[in-house]
Amino acid sequence: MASLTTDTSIDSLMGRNGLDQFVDASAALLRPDRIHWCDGSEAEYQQLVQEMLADGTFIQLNQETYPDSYLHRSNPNDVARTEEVTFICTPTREGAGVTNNWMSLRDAEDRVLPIFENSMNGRTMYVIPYLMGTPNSPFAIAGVEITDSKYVVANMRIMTRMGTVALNHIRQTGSFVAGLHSTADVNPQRRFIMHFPTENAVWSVGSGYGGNALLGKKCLALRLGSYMGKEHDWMAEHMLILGLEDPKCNVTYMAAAFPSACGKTNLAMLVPPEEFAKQGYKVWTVGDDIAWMRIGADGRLWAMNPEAGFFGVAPGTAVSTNPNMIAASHKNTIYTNVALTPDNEPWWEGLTDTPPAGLIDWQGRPYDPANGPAAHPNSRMTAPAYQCPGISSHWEDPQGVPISALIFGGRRAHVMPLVFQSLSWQHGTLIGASVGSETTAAATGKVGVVRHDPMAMLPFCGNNMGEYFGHWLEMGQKIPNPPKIFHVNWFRKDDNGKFMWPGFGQNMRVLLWILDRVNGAGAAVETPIGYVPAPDAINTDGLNISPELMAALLKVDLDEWHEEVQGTGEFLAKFGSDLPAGILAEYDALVKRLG
Ligand code: GTP
Ligand code: SPV
Ligand code: MN
Repeated sequence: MASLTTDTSIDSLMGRNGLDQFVDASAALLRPDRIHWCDGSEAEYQQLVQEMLADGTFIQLNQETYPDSYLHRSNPNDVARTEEVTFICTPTREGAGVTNNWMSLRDAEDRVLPIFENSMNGRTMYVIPYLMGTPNSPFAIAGVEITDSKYVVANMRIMTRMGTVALNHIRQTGSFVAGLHSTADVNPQRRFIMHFPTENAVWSVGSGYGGNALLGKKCLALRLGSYMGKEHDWMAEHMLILGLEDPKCNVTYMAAAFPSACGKTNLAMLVPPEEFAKQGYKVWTVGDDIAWMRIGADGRLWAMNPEAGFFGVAPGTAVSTNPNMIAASHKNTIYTNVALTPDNEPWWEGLTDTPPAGLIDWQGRPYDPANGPAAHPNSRMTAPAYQCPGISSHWEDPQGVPISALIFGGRRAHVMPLVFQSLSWQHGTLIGASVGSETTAAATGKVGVVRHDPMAMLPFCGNNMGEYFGHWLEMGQKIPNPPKIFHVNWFRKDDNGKFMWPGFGQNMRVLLWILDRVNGAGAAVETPIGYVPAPDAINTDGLNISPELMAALLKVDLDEWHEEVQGTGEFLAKFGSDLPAGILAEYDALVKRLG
């Protein structure tokens, strides 16, 4: 152990001495039997698939209906992100702020490196060079993930631009984010997801699942990304990106931040209901989870999707809710923790109305409702983005697409109207900072509890969140032509606990009001919380929604809002002196408007 913590090997493990030294130092720590440098080729992928079929990591799905698609069952203790063991290791505790777990670099070495030690005995160590962003983009960032998981390699090949293209980029630029990942013994007690924003490095151990293990996604693109963005005038956000095309073929781009499992993939892939499709409206998908945004030469905010695939929530996905995701995931797709039908097809709650007979649940047992759902609530599919029928022709543009609207949202049974617009960028920043949402199965812990999740970034902010708010305010001053800011809520419930709004494709009607507002039209009422659609401003033709129901969906109940802002105030107070004056001023103004 002593030799591992010498300054030189820590430097190398952080990637400070270049790629070859990073790989050597990793091998010295992990002691694998073999090292494999991933080239990202089809042949390499097929080889890995064969190995995973042989060792049971992959189960082959029906190759007629789901060609080149596989099912993976993860360890039942490893099915979601684990926020309680996710750390931001800035030089000082203040750097991580009050919303993040913090550990010093010294403690990280002492507590976490020993878990990595010798953990790849008997295994192959894979070296995955990858790019976040398209290879021809000036904004692409390279990473190298060391892993012992073939499943991770296979997912990274779908989610990123992996292999030779990335290696060439690294050899040319000399720079990369160093990511050390080992599943070790998949022990929740020995699981740590460590981020070193000042070092451009990530260490993840003890988990093979999703955002814990695919280091390009939440670790690099969001946690390190938000830190880099603050230093260099850009923004890394937990946002989908879509293009809304009108009958005149003008495309308006919007980006939306909803917390995990609150509807980003679904909104990004929206298929307009028949009556709007007939008129010529279309929605194009640019990204479904992450947006990197910069100020363009034209003074607008431009957003790009750094990913190459979708790691989408399975439950609730159906032809009736998200036909584009269903179509995108019928081939070359990895399913994780879904159920299996006797025809070797994947199944999950919501795919069809009733579970097929003879179903095997996500843990490989004959399905028995007494054991809970057939598919894990956070079961997922990993599918290449280009397979999405609605993928935008601009999704790989090196500069991204120009954004006209930013949308925040959450899963709120009460209080939050269907949609409202902020009075200004600064007010919009307060709205983002105040986002609350019911927790979901995307992270371990209790589900359905409302918690504050500013900008849907609570689990993904690599900065002191107070400084991150400050960065939002500063960006607003710097963008000559900033997007307008909105808040939506698809999840308001009536007294019987039923969703009041049909959601999914019908969310098109809300996007059209947002589009109108962006274009200086769209009837609105100014309320204390912002602009709310006028009673008939949202088109409900063909929907079974009475004017009373619409009024209830749009209602701003002052009693509920007094309680809401009190909760917001208590939350913001936690930031103490980290809270920017602009947020405080907006909060005070909101309280005053509410009377
Ligand atoms: P992450 O990948 O975890 O970041 O999730 P996400 O924000 O992309 O959420 P996703 O679109 O996968 O939706 C999560 C769950 O919410 C799924 O079960 C969806 O079926 C459901 N959902 C999405 N949109 C709507 C909607 O408009 N109304 C209702 N009622 N449910 C929705
Ligand atoms: C999320 O939880 O927001 C996800 C899934 O997108 S994961 O990749 O596991 O973070
Ligand atoms: Mn997400």
